[in-house]
Amino acid sequence: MFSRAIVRTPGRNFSSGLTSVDLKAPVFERAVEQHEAYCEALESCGLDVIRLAADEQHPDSTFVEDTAVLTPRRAVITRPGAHTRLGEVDSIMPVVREHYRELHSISEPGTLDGGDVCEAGEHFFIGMSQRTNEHGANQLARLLESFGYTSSLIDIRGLSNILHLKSGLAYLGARRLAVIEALESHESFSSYELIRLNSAEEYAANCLSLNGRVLVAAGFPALKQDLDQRGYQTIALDMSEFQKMDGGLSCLSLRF
Ligand code: CIR
Repeated sequence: MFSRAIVRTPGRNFSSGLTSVDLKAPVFERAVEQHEAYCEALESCGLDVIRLAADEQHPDSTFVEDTAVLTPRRAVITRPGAHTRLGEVDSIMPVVREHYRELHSISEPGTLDGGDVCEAGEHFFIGMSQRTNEHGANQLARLLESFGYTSSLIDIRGLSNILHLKSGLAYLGARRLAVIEALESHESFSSYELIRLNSAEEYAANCLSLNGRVLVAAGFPALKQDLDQRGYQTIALDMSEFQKMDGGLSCLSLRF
């Protein structure tokens, strides 16, 4: 169960952030509205939402997920792989420290984005990506082991269609994973029940299971229908402005 989430309102320079997708520039006002609806959805799932003010120094800072890995036992402050995002951790650290007695961190030469870390109960999948290097992934694996968790590394460096592991993977509880085609035959997922995304709906793989409900991106009917039929209570949210900046539902919060 999650009881809290940390979020950060998009800044006015949100459209100056990093993106690899060829969509139009996001509209700031619309992003703020979508962010507000996202916060309300978190609250409707029973989470207290800790809202941080916009950080105009860092246009990608609304994607707070990349700055920390928060587990039920301990917290790890990351070292984001994009140099324009490295400074984002400075303002997250004191917020996380208010809620955890012990803070760990990823250190140089390691880089790690929280978007590459998928918690599946006591096990964690750690993606090695354009943002998370081998040092960072191994450092996190060792830290998780010292907290009593297991982990496996998933190399996604050869996949051009996803930025982070969680762009193509979500854990839905009860050993179920939502997964894109390029990841579905990975041996680490062989003992899980897979909910496969069709190729037109890959963006929707980044869904968010929270206290018995699942937040899904609006406009991806096949996944929504699949989840509804399996008995999940889904909440569809318009994510258009975040999608333009390579962001999804999980990126917008740190849940714990
Ligand atoms: C970036 O490229 O870093 C941001 N524009 C998007 C980050 C998305 N974060 C995530 O998937 N966890």
